[in-house]
Amino acid sequence: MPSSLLIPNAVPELPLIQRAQQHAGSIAFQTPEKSTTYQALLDQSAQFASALLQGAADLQEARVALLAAAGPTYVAAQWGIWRAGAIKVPICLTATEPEWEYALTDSGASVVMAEGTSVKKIAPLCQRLGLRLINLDDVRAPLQPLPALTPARRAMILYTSGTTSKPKGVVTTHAHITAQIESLIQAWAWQSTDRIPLFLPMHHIHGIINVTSCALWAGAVIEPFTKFDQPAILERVKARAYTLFMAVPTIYVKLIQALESAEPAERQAIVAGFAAMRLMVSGSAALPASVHEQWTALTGQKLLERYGMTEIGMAISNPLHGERRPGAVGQPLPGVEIRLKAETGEIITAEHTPGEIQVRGPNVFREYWGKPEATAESFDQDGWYRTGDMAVRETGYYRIMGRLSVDIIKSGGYKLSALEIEAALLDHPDIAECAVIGMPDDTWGEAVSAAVVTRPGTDLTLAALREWSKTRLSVYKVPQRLAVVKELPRNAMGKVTKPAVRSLFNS
Ligand code: MCA
Ligand code: AMP
Repeated sequence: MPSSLLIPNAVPELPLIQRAQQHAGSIAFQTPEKSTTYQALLDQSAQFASALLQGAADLQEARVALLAAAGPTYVAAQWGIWRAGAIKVPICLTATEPEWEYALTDSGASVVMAEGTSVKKIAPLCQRLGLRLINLDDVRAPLQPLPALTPARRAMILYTSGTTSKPKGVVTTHAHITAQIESLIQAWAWQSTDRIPLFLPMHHIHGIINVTSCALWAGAVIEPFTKFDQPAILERVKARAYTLFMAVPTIYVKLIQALESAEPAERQAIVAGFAAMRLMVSGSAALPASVHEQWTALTGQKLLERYGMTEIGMAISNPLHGERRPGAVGQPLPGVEIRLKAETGEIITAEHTPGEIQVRGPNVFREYWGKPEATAESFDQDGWYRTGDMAVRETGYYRIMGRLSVDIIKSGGYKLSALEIEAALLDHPDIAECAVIGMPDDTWGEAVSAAVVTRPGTDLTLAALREWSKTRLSVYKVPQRLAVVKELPRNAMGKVTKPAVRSLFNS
């Protein structure tokens, strides 16, 4: 008898759980080694929820950090955290210990759930901070009744880098998550017959909502990979395993390189696999029109580009049916309101006039965790969220023009804070001053580039700086370019002029 039948849950379940119950007998995850049904996920999530509750009635929004790779255990843990009434705080598998410590202490997490080799890696930190550590590979708890939850309950805190030196925790409720999922299910017509590979990190919306949660809402099948394992994924593409594919622009650049260097027969087989898919999506960073066009020329597929953000989920998308315009992100998604606001405060109605994108709707987050002032500052009047991204509207389609802040960098789809990287680099014994910017890069979109003034008698190289930085920063934040200079360009007030820093890398 499935364990979930032992303790009938009298209370109404969360929408995602109800959806999973409707698909109980279907396969949710498929790997070469095993298939996992929706029922198995539900059973395991009830186990995890019971292990978290330890006899308590409701965890009342306690924060539970999750450190696991994409796959069934991750999802069962996510659902278990939610079914116990707690808030899930996914943390990056490859982050450094100081970064983990920041997320755990800022969110006030009391429990960490980890799997595989991550258990050993995070155990000393949990011990130092006095946190309970649950090994997801070894959970046996007597099943117990689960709490009744309303959609207004906080569900998730996602750490996002921005215009402050430390990341902020973006809080969403179950209602926000449901709205984000339902909008995409409708716009991209997710179906139970869909099959999608999952190779994106599981501490960001792209992997958590767009791929995993939408697929599981629809009753589709997910094939998980612990990272972007290009050869393994291309084997499955060749086998025509997928109907859907979602990735960041850097991945499409890498796939174009792979296709161009493949033997003709191999290339033909891979191209046939891509051409057979019903939809391929790009997002998280600007997709250059040239990459869009190259992809169509190679595979016949027209990529659907969409625009989103941790604070709002997805907001603007090219259409499933209709023109997918290279260089544009499309039109507002179902349920999402968009407006452009000029610096003068005027709401822009004319086309071809740039303004800041502002977003309103049931998808928009609730608050930055523990930061009421930052939350208030990020909203305009009447609940409009200020994205800090500039756009224009051209014959009904939005086109992103850039960002208001020079301190935000997008590398391979990850949003990074120049200020956070500068603060870390200033701890380097050879560095006296530094300025970090994003330089345009064909593969990464932007490459983290550090201009530094070194201390006398030192001889800093990029290789040495990268090695040192990797002990303090996640690898995607580590500078890819270095310019050692005598002084940094500054304005009359003594402030570094970031646009002028660019020229230090152009020569
Ligand atoms: C890996 N490296 C990077 C990055 N990723 N360096 C800079 N920026 C990066 N993003 C480093 C590696 O550590 C390695 O360093 C070297 O580059 C080559 O690694 P490689 O194996 O080729 O890279 P990879 O492991 O294939 O990773 C590339 C990737 C990955 C698959 C594009 O960066 C990725 O998964 N990006 C997606 C991030 C994402 O999901 N963002 C969504 C957040 P070394 O040689 O020194 O060891 S945004 C979001 O959720 C919003 C809502 C939205 O709109 O979607
Ligand atoms: P994150 O906070 O990591 O979710 O990153 C959100 C940011 O990614 C947005 O504010 C945009 O600057 C950028 N972004 C996402 N999708 C696109 C896109 N299709 N084109 C350009 N920028 C994008």
